[in-house]
Amino acid sequence: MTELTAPKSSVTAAQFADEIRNELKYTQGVTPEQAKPADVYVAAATAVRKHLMDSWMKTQQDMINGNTKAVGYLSAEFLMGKQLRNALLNSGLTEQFEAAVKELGFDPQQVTDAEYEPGLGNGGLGRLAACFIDSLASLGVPAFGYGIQYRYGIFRQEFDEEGRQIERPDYWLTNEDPWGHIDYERDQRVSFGGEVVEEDGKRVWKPSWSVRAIPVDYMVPGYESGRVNTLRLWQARSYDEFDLLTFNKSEYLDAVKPQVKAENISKILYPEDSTEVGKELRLEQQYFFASASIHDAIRVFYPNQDKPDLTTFPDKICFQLNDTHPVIGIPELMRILLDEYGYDWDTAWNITTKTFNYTCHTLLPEALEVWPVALISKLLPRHMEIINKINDQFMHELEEMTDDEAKVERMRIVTDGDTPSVRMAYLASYAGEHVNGVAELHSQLLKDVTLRDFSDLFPKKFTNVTNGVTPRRFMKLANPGLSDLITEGLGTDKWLEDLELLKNLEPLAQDDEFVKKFAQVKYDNKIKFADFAKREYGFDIDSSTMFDTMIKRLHEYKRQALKILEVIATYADIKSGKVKIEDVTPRTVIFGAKAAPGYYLAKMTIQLINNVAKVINNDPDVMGKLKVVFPWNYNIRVAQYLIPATELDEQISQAGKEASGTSNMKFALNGALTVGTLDGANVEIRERVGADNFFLFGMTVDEVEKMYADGYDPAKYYEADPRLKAAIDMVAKGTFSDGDEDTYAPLVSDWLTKDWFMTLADFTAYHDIQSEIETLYGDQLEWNRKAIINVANSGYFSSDRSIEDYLERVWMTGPLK
Ligand code: T68
Repeated sequence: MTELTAPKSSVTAAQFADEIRNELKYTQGVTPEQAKPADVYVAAATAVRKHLMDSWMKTQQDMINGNTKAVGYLSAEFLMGKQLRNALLNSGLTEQFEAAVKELGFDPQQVTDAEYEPGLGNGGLGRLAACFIDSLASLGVPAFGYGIQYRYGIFRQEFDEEGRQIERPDYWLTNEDPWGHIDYERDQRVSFGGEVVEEDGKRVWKPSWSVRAIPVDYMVPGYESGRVNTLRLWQARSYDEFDLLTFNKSEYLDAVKPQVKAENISKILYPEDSTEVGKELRLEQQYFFASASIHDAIRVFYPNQDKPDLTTFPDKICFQLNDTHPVIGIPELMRILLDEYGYDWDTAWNITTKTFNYTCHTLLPEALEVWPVALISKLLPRHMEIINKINDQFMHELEEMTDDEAKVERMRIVTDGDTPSVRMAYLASYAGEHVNGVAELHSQLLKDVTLRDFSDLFPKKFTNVTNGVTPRRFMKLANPGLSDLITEGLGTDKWLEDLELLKNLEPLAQDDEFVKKFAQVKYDNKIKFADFAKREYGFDIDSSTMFDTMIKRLHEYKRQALKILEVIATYADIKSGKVKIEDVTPRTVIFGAKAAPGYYLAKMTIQLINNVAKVINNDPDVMGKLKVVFPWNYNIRVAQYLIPATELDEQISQAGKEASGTSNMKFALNGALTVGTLDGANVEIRERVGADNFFLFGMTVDEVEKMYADGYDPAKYYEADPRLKAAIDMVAKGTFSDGDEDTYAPLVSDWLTKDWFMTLADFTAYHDIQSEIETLYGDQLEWNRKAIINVANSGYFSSDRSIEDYLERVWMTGPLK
């Protein structure tokens, strides 16, 4: 086995150009003259992959032979973003690539643009998984990411003439995927259905159908670590290609039915929908990847062993459950140990409870997964027996621990009632060795509210690991201008591996020359985004206006409505002359958001934003002062342009609802100032950057709770604030619907009678803080000083730090020796 690849590759540009030519010829069968940018992209990707191959193989060998416990990150979503630039960076080939591609007569930008972004995630949770596997590899920790290779990722969003969201299928595999390596020899059988029978005093599962899980391996190169880990995504295939007997009777559709049923399992990513309950296919997906991954780990760590000693399993690997989606893995490992390897219950339980840890990513009770017993029994009858036994054991333990019968009843994993169900978060909290939330406030609320009974009885299980983001993608790749300036300011580029070094930038916030350079970088990024928005969307954006951005899934709790109501109120102020046009700080308000396809009010909010944009952007009275743009199909690529260009970041969720947020971290690291509530990781960002450098507004968690308890009446706030009233009235009276009063009636009625997330109650405070923001923005030197202070104090929010916290508090392992 060769040595690990040197971080800075010694390959020259000319050599790399030859490698690309070779791939064009021997992989694609085209000459450089015939090649299109997409061919060059595939050739370059294939060449980079070969550069990583030795390190990848060595990392796998060291993992199997070594004695460092590995991490299996089980996640239904990995939102990776484009791979080529990242792979080039981490293999030290960026410069060679640029030069080689030019030598071949191509534009590097066109070549990298040819890569189609895989959208195998919904939002924060999936992107976090991608940042974490980047950091695991960069820290040299042996790890697998385990998930599903969906054929269709998150839908492609379009807007129709009326501004409504249209969902289009995202068939990301239409073109070649040079990164995924299909490994047919390492497949796994995953079975479903059937019944459990008694044989020789043992419970034996006789499933009625099976699918073939085929791994597709993606390399995960670490930055400057020489390590390359694996992201293993499972593809579902049928064992029976098709039923020839049926086919001969020319019943074609029937003949391919089993194949369709099997392949459906990895067909499509579920668009997150907190209101929607259990779907059979979703449980099939969850079991499919959990089962295949656990079997795979046994195969990897006990190669060619018929009777492995699985009591050592927890020393080989621990599994992190990324939310409840893979929690069915817990009864699956129990089943494997009991039924496939013949361990007794206590031994199996002992192994299982040392293997799993659980991360919760929500505070919304409706987002905690619950599966009907009837469904699990139908799909996974043996697992249901095991879950029942776990529940019985748990109830007995609880009765020993407490006399509080109501509490014991509350904690049931399997509920009774009309629709007996399994609470996956409770199963994970009982069987998992550790349970964590994703920001300090969130972890505290899990202990105090959501999982309070569990934390009372098992306080040691609970811990916090605040989220983080990878500085490689979200600073170095997305913001080369700022990265160079930081390197210049610090005199080293080591900050990309040790982000706390950013702290040393703080004195430079007082150096006017540095501040001006920083302002220039921001301005250049604004122009870059404006060019991109023109090219891709046809928007005309004035780069001298303030870029005010809100990017995240469209959800009521995140309160895009608060932002758009403030925009409308400002518009009304200008129209009525209440505010003089020359006093308005020119702004471009930028939204990026997808709504779950079945989420009615969220989709209506998208429609409203689009139509507010239409009216305002075409009104000569506000021209040049206020503009709203909503680039459709927000994704990682758009984020990489937009975040570096943003000056004001909106993190305005109702306190106590956003578990953490991660774009808030990306923005602070890229020199935006945040306007935000005391929610999620905002709290920690503000603590670090300082209260003077963060625009805080709105109710606290306690105030929100008190208001719920006292009875909340949104209409009171509507009556009390004339600006708010004017804004809502405009929506109600059809200003943004060609005079039609029905279009937004459901939204208006919700605001005035329900407003569960208290948008109206926080409106006045939100407006007041906007005035402060404008005053500061008027003093560009001061604004940019504060932005630099944000960058300097956000090093803590590196996902490297998050992973170090997991290693210490949850996984109890470290880098490969
Ligand atoms: C997010 N959750 C949190 N869920 O909302 C965010 N849900 O505060 C946090 O920063 C982030 O997780 C990382 O911890 C999600 O993104 C989902 O995407 C999701 C998907 C399917 C089902 C439920």
